[in-house]
Amino acid sequence: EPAKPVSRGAFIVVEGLDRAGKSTQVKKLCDRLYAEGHNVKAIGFPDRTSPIGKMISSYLKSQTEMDDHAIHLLFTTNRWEKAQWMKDQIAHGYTLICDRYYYSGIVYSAAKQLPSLSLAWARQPEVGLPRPDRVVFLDLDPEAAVKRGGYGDEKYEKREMQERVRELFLGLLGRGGEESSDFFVVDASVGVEDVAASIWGEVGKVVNAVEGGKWLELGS
Ligand code: Z5A
Ligand code: MG
Repeated sequence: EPAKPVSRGAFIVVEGLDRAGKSTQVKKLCDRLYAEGHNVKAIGFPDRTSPIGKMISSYLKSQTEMDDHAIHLLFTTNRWEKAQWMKDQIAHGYTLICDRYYYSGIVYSAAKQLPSLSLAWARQPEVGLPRPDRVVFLDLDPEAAVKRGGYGDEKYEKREMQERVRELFLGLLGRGGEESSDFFVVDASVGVEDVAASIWGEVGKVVNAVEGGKWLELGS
């Protein structure tokens, strides 16, 4: 008797501003999925471990300067260098929970407001990367984010930048946004457990649907 084909895993992205609680919630979501018997792996961008990731990290810490277009393409390349691995994991039945993805890539670069770096320009090199089944957007206004201990000293951790990033994120997920149907918005201003419960209410359903073979194709 032939072995039952493995159904693919789900691809879930967690997005949001600085301090919104992405890393906290990615960990909790992975733990919950694992406890409930799912095959799950966490991943995040920027992945600072690769040679390109190290260049990005150095830029974010202001240890090296780089042209804005060049750093944008490095962030993108940092995703492309993981793309085949991600597809393989998903095909083998692992659900991937991803801490930031190309949505961050697009909005942080566009928030620099350079005439030669539009949202459309920023989006182009991201086209073709694996498309998530759902993007959880942790919504927190920059004022509340500051109260969580203030920003650190990395490149984009400034109030005005965070305000523009939020506006651009809201544009992506708002009506008319190209990927607006990917998003599930969660109020991230409440306690950690309440945020986790809202996320679970959506992601639990998506993962079960995908593993049940209901959504066969992973888009791009
Ligand atoms: N960037 C880019 O430009 N282009 C790209 O393509 C990508 C990224 C992928 C580094 O990202 C920078 O790279 C980032 C975007 C840009 N620049 N900025 N800004 P990163 O992901 O490596 O670093 P980060 O965004 O600065 O992550 P973060 O500060 O680690 O935020 P977080 O993961 O969302 O939050 P957290 O670590 O889970 O929680 C932050 C604190 O709040 C912590 O003390 C928690 O205990 C607390 N917390 C968490 N949840 C709660 C609740 N619910 N209530 C109260 N307190 C909470
Ligand atoms: Mg984080």
